[in-house]
Amino acid sequence: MSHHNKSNAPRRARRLVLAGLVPMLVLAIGLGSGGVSSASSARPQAASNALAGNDFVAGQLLVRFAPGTSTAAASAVNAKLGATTAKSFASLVPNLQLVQLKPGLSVSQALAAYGQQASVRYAQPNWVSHIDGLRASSVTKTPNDPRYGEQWDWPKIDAPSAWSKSTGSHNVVVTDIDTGMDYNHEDLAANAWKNTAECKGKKGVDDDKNGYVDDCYGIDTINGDSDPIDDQGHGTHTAGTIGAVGNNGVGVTGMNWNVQVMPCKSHNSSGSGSVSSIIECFQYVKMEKGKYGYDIIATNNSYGSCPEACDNNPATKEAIAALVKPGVIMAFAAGNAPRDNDIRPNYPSNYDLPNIIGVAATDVNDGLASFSQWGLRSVDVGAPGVGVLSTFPDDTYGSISGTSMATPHVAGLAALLHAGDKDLDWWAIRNLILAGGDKVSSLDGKTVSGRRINAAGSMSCSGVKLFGMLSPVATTGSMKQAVEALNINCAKPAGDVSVTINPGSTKLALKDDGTGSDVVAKDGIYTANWSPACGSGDFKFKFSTGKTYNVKVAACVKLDKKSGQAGTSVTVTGSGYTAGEIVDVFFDSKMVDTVDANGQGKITATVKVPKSAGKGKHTIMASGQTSGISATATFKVT
Ligand SMILES: [Ca+2]
Ligand SMILES: [Ca+2]
Ligand SMILES: [Ca+2]
Ligand SMILES: [Ca+2]
Repeated sequence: MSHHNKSNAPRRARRLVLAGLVPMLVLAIGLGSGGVSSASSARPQAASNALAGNDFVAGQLLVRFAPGTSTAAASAVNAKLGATTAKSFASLVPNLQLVQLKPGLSVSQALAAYGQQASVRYAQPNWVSHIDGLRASSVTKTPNDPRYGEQWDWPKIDAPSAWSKSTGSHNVVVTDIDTGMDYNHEDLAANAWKNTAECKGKKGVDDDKNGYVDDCYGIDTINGDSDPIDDQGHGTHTAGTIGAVGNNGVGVTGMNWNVQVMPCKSHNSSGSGSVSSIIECFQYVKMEKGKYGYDIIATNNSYGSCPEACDNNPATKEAIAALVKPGVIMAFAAGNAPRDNDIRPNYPSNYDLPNIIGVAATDVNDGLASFSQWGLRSVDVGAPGVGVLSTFPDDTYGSISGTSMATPHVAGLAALLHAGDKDLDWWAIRNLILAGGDKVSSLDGKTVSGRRINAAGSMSCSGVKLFGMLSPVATTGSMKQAVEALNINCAKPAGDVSVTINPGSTKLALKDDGTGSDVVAKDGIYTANWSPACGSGDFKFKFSTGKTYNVKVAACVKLDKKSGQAGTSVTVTGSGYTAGEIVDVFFDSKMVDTVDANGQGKITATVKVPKSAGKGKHTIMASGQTSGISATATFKVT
């Protein structure tokens, strides 16, 4: 058990230092072997590469002189370069000292100058250790659960270090929308949510008058009763990752040693749910949080695509949007059919809403799991999802894999951060989950953050900037739409951004002001509106942060006439949809027709202009259920 925190906790900090040291050590070796001229030409470049993206103390270097260099000789080198010895570490590492540089000499210039001295073994910046570094100080807390040693996920995400600050709170609730939960499990029962009015109430009576009779442990929306016991196993496993009881000498531990997991059974014994079974859970969450005061900070949603949740549909999207205001974070699985969700969206994780965190799965080596879906703009972060040990029904335990297993790590982390600091806004928790993770190469270019979650990193995040475009994803349609980007510094918004779109040199200023399509003010998601024309093709988005993204405008709709009277018919033709997909047609916000795209992704629909439509401009929109792409045309009622 303890070898986990010994080997893992300090690793991140060590890697940081090594990343800075390696190029210079190579140079020092070149120098020592006499290759001065070739080494010196490479040196300044290598030094500046090593400095990129890391913080160091201005005006200082750590210099280690070669063995046998006398104190006087070292001082002479310092004097020649206008530097002085600020501190000697000779009793720890021979010939190592901190030098104070002369004013005006940059650290990279000084690295180059010291590197040319024959008596210098190495010189390196005096790297700043962030609060991150607390992880390196090995302040950790590990639980006594007998199978904790088999849980690779917790040391991987530096949970023991986070647990030294908070192990969760029994007042915090996470709703697990899944196949139910074995709330009698030896390692879950103490953390199972209890609706006391019903647990202590009268059998057969809706004691708290919330519309559900005897909903002591939660509800079952797929079978239509108030018993969310798990008849499948999946939900008991995700629940254990969120909150198997920690440090109780039994079984495993969850991200939260103390928490309340509220199961909402939306999926049946074969793992299938419906839009309505899911939405009913969302409604229950909103009611129990808003009306009954349970502190539900997050939901776990380890499902997606048909038949579990099906494709793009307005009901699911609006139901999730309804949980923005109550401040409920929704962790959604990115899916287990390895593909790019930016190109072929996975719903619900792809809905463009600020309370959704889309989660990919990583393995013990921080590789992207072979089954995991990804998406530079549509999947936010990675979390352990291969061979995850957790609880199974009837007091058993087991290891399984899936983005379903990754997602509860994120929902659980939201609860742990909330327990650790009740003053954090929900969006600040979202931002900390994203910015506090560890950069891993397998997620670079495949997720918004490029990071695998790190519990301690989120808890002590300091000075981490993160930028990522969120929408449009790879392909979109011709209509007025939001251009959105996340721009944060740990929990906080990092300031306005702009984007230049080519061809056309369109410049947009993205604002985080909560107006128009910007859903939440000052949450770190910045938004502007963009209206690409029909069939306008490929665009390059270059942001003021320096990042570039490609957007293809594929879908387009046209009308056989641009104006007419209420009650008349309009023929809508569209193209650019996915072959064979179902396309919903709307007149303003009213769905008026549903058609199938043909093998070329083209549609034809006849829309009857509602008799109630007032004079003036209206919007006709066709929205693909599989592609998620919408395109619009304007119709004027005369
Ligand atoms: Ca009730
Ligand atoms: Ca009752
Ligand atoms: Ca336990
Ligand atoms: Ca915003």
